[in-house]
Amino acid sequence: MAARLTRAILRAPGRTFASGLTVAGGGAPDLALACTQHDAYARALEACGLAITMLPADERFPDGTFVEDTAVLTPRAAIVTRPGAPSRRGEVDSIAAALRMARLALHHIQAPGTVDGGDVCECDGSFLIGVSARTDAAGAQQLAGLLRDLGCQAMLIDIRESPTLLHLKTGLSYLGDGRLVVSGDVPMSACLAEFECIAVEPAEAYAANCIRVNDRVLVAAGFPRFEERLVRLGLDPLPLGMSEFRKMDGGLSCLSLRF
Ligand code: CIR
Repeated sequence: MAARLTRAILRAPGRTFASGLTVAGGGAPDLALACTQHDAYARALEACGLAITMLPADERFPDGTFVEDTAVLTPRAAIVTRPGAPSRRGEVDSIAAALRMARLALHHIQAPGTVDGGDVCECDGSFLIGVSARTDAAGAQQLAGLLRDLGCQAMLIDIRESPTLLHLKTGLSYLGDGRLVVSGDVPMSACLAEFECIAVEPAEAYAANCIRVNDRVLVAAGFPRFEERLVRLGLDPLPLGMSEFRKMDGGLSCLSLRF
């Protein structure tokens, strides 16, 4: 049984948001709508019982609103990452300061390894780590070692042959109770065998990035079949507009660090 989440760190999108990295090809995001969607996301986390720390936008880092990529949290400590995209490396400094303020013990991924938090899926104290274009093998091994030292299990999944997945969690999420949501883009891996895998159909693949937050599951709006599936599983989906973050290759999990 997972401990209840009580806090989240977010960062508002800045004026330079549209200059961030993207391959989605969905066109330029509308900053005003992105801010409205971000605000609704923060309110949804509050409705789930979380206290929000909202960091100010930092115009030097267009992708800085995707805070998930900058740290991996365990019940005992936080591991500050070294993001794979050079343009994102400086994002970690203010996140480390916020995590320190939250009194979490900090560890750091050391160069030359790289890790993006989007490649790391926590499943009740065990961690699945994607080796991707952003998280290299050295970074993944380093992270796995740090997690094992902290008493957690860690398993690696190579997604480098899955070009539609920016990160592991682009196509995979943990719902609790031994259940994973998995899109067809995630390669079959022995470490998924111990989970009940809930398949997301190809037309709704974006919905595979969802987040269980205490009694609710935050889901991207516009994927009715996936929402129905969650309801049939006895879960309580909370749909949120994500159109502007999707244009920048982001999903629901990317927008917060939850602990
Ligand atoms: C990037 O390419 O780094 C950002 N535009 C999107 C990051 C999304 N983060 C995530 O999935 N964890």
